[in-house]
Amino acid sequence: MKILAAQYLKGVVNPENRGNEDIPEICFLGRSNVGKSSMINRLVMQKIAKTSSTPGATRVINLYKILYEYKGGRQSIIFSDFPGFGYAKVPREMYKNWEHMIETYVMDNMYIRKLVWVYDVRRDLDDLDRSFIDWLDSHEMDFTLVLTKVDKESKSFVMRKKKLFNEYFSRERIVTFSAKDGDGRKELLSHLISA
Ligand SMILES: Nc1nc2c(ncn2[C@@H]2O[C@H](COP(=O)(O)OP(=O)(O)OP(=O)(O)O)[C@@H](O)[C@H]2O)c(=O)[nH]1
Ligand SMILES: [Mg+2]
Repeated sequence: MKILAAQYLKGVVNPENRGNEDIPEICFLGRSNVGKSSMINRLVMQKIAKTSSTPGATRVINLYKILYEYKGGRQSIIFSDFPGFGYAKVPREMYKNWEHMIETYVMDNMYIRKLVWVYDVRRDLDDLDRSFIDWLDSHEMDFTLVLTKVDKESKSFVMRKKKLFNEYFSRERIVTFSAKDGDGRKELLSHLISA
């Protein structure tokens, strides 16, 4: 598995703007500032997605087209970088707007192959996360949970957290990751691309 090229396609708010590119898509979703854009950059080893230490940097769904080599052939995939939810003391209304945007985008998009739920390993599930889980459940959507920023914690903390989440999400795949040092990159890439 080798990334050959990665390029920004466009920013969209609904699936009609996506165009008919007949390419499978992987969506990166999660709380604001959790490291979704940084994850995409690390995966493709290129700074294509805009990152920021100010939460709420990503306002639209940004699409990136990735060309890669797999089993001797060349293939393409789209990584979509979603605006984060739940930054600062955002009123619940904002979550509703966000939910509406992802709902329309995700529901009407037949190219989506996988949802990646990006989660800060240091956090514990709160009400907003539970609303998100309910939303995923109600639409019977499978996801891969990526516990990120693992460089900020000890190995034993990360292992404990992974075990805990494994008990909670027994059906879902859980991967640990660090955009800073590349931990988990190979595992995540091959999981996303081979599926
Ligand atoms: N140490 C460390 N910092 C990280 C990691 N991933 C992201 N960051 C930092 O976290 C901040 C937010 O990263 P982004 O990638 O912009 O987060 P985002 O989820 O795209 O944020 P929004 O678009 O605002 O929702 C930046 O300051 C990153 O440098 C990581 O794995 N380790
Ligand atoms: Mg972002």
